[in-house]
Amino acid sequence: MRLSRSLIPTLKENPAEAQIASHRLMLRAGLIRQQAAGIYAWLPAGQRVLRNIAQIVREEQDRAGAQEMLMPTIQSAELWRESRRYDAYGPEMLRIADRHDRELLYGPTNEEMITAIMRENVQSYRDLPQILYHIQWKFRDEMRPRFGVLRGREFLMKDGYSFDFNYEGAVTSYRRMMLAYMRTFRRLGVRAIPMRADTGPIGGDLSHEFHILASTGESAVFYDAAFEAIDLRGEQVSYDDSAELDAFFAHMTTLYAATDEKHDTEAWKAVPELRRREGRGIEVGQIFYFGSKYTKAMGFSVVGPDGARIHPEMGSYGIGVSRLAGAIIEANHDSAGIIWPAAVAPFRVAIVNLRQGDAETDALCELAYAKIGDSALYDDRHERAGMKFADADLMGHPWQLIVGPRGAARGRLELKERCSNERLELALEDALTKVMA
Ligand code: 5CA
Repeated sequence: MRLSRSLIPTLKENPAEAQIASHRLMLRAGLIRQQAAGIYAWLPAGQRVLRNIAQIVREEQDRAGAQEMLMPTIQSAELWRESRRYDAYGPEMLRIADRHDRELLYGPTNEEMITAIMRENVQSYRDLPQILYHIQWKFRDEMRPRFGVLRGREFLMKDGYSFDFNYEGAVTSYRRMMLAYMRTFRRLGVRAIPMRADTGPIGGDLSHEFHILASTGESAVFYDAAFEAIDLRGEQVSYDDSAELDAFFAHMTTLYAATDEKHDTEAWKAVPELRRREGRGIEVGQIFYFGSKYTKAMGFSVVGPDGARIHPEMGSYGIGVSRLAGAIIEANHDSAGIIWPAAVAPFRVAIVNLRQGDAETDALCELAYAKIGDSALYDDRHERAGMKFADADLMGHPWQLIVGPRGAARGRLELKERCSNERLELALEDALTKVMA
């Protein structure tokens, strides 16, 4: 993209309404603009981040055997009366009436809808297990939307749902999703710890929240320091080997880690004092096992192996895709701006032209831009070098290719790595090899 022709409106000043770093930086780097309380437009660079996050989430879900689908944002109130959650959900639910006065709502989650779809289309235990997911906008009329996309009212979520015909199967689905989540967060460049958690309005009796540690997090968390050292990610574990999966799950859940709602002061005393850590976390995902809560309430049963009907066992699995954009920045920034992990960066590299209009400088920049293509943001504005440097740091591209007249005359440029601040003078070909590695 050529910056001179892009809608990437960077801001020099800190916006007054933003209280925390990620909100400030998302506004200043031109990623988002607020349209109403807790409702944001994602500008072109922001949309690239969201798309990159969603794509990693999608690849890891697919790899775990989950099937992608797409359910609507608007749901009927009738569906939610079946599970008795229509009244129970309270003022967080955005209720809408259509022109015929039919009651609709903007979906805050999709347990009811997916259960109704399965009820109409699955009759036998032989059709199970299945895990289905979609990546879709949700609406929750939060009392206090704040911190930008971290607590919005409209937000993008990956929500998945598993259906098994017995308890053992449901537990395996839950463990598979935990593994998929650890792999997803690792690829996104963040460390997330699974914590025992309350189930809230989703219900059920087993749940884990995944937290990124950050001092600005909304939840108080208690965890064993061993989590900071061990390899959480299970790269070697196979989804189809139940012994490996069980060992992975045991590894993830024997060390103490809990949010304040589930904090257990006895169990906490059993953790050696030097390893007790209290901090704050940003919840980027949550998984639930709730058995036949919805399948019973909504009358979904299948014919079991012995001919008797059984209510399938369910779990649900959420990842806050739009929240992750903010959470990743919370965990990766400095005083100059964002430091994007390469996998989610809107652009892999900025090409910084220090003397727009100088023939040799322009030519070298154009050549670099042609070679890198869409993953480069070419700063071809007629602006001072100081401003271009500041904007590149603010936007947080992993690499900057800095091209000025003196170097260009010798076919050389400077390559700067954002995270280490390391600079090297190189020929274009060598710089490209490093950037593309
Ligand atoms: N149905 C289940 C799982 S599919 C569910 O809705 N779970 S949840 O309520 O825990 O939401 C899943 C994830 O969405 C959360 O972990 C969080 O990362 C994200 N999320 C929830 N509320 C918001 C919000 N107001 N703004 C941004 N992200 C949110």
